[in-house]
Amino acid sequence: EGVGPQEYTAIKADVLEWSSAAKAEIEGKVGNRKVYFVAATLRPETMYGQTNCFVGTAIKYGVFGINDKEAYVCTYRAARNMAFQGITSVRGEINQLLTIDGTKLVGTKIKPPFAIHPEVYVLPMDNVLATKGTGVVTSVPSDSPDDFQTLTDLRKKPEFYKIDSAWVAYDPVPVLSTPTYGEMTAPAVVKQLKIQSQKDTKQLAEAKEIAYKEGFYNGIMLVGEFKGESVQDAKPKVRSSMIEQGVAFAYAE
Ligand code: A2H
Repeated sequence: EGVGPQEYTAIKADVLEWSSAAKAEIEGKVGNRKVYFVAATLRPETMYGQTNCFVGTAIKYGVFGINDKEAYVCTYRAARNMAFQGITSVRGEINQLLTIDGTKLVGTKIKPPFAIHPEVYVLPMDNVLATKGTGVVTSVPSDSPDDFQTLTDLRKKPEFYKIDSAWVAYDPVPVLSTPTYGEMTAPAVVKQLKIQSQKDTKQLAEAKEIAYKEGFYNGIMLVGEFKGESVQDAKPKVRSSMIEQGVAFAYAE
């Protein structure tokens, strides 16, 4: 990728109810800690529009004790990076409480920060990379072509993906408006490029580029504290606000 380090916003989504498979593995292993799914994003200003969260089904995750009060669900690789970025109570210490397969996390209900929808589900995505971010991807289908296409695939074939159709009930939420694509940038770009499934990775990479540029340079916020402001102005403000409220932190790699 780029030359310098990538600076992400890591957002913390509280676990409200574990899937039954995850519950069986986690029971008794996290002490009194509150557990969060931690997702790395480059678009903190879009977090109002979260409709679900994605994990990779071939990825191994861990639940890591960060301090006495909190544990995070992410890859080992991300937990290790966090341990050297001042996020854990003891620098360099990785306290892995358990290992769990991505498949078992599917169906867990979480509360994503700043989202208009207060409760969303963890769902499977084919193209989650184990080597990027935390391995947990929060889904904003209004503005991310990958998220929109994956949600569309899941809705078309819930049995194939072994999910409950109630977990994909939310439609994309308008978050920002762009002159070219209106208030649903990702769905419009996916349509324009005639993308059919999350397997169309080449076209999705192109769609991601188009949607990202259009949103960043020409987007205007439709919701939240910075409604009416440009995305460029709102982005660092939403990020700071999330960090101040303790629902996000800086994460680099
Ligand atoms: B972004 P970059 Cl609304 N595997 O967040 C695959 N994708 C991952 C990932 C992983 N392990 N970890 C993070 N990501 C996604 C929001 C968003 C994102 C919007 C629009 C575009 C967009 C909501 N999903 O990304 O390769 C995350 O999705 C397009 C750039 O480091 C993260 O930001 O550039 C982005 O990819 C990081 O990708």
